[in-house]
Amino acid sequence: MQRIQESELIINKRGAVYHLDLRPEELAPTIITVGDPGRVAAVSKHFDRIEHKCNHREFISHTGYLGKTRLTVISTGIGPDNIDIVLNELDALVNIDLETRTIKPQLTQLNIIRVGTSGALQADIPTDSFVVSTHGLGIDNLLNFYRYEENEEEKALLQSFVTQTQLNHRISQPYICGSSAHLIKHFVNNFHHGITVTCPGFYGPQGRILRLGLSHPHLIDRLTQFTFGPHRITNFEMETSSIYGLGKLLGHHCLSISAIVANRVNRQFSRDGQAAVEQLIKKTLDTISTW
Ligand code: R1P
Ligand code: URA
Repeated sequence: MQRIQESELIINKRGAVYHLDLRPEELAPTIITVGDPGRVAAVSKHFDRIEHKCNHREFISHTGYLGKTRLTVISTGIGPDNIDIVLNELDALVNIDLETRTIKPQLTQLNIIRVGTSGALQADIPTDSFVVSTHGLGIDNLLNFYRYEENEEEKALLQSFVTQTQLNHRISQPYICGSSAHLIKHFVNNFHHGITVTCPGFYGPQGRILRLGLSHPHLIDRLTQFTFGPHRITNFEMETSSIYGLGKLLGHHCLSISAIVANRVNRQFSRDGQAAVEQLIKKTLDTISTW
């Protein structure tokens, strides 16, 4: 069995993976990821018991119990580059023997659920509502660094996306990945469902103009107008596609749920985004504790 070298998988003196500073026994099989490190405590305050807390860079994690369900909540910070670190290190904790540095013969599958915020791209998806991402459509490029191939229907959807949005190849070679059927079936009532576009930034890459001109000024209109059969784009943010893509390649169950804090069509911003996020956290934990 091939040994993974010290330079490729960094393990610290505590025997923990480098960026997350977590050891295998400190991680639960169901994981909630949040962008904001401050949101970790907002989730774990609902736990019945917290057994481990860790804090390294933007990666804060709390592991504990909600009833009989063992859960970890971890912050990823903002963006797909951090998702590359978080997904690879979470997977290493369960699928690589950190002592022998070899891949374990049996795959362990994690449930990974993002509870984040997002901007809506449809007029009928109001601020403070919730969106479950049926697919992540990435214009963030992360998955292009891995061997990954969409199925025929996904390839057709992407081709149509490039044609309809007129997305220049210098901006991105888009990719798409579906959510976990195993998880999404629990999140149906009171959630909008649709394709989420993941962007590599908040301003230019999401069509926001402050002082700089945009290379693709019609991006928002084109995303809003995109259709492919029954599919439409509901929202955009900065992590979903890379979680879905890497999660699928690594064999995990992934779902992304967002509180809509901005509506980019109606040009509205939530009056109390914090309250919407708190409500989404409660709904998500209620669902997890009863599935
Ligand atoms: C941008 O403000 C951040 O908010 C969204 C985006 O994906 C990005 O990370 O999610 P979080 O609120 O979970 O961070
Ligand atoms: N997060 C984003 O990435 N975009 C928004 O518009 C709101 C939250």
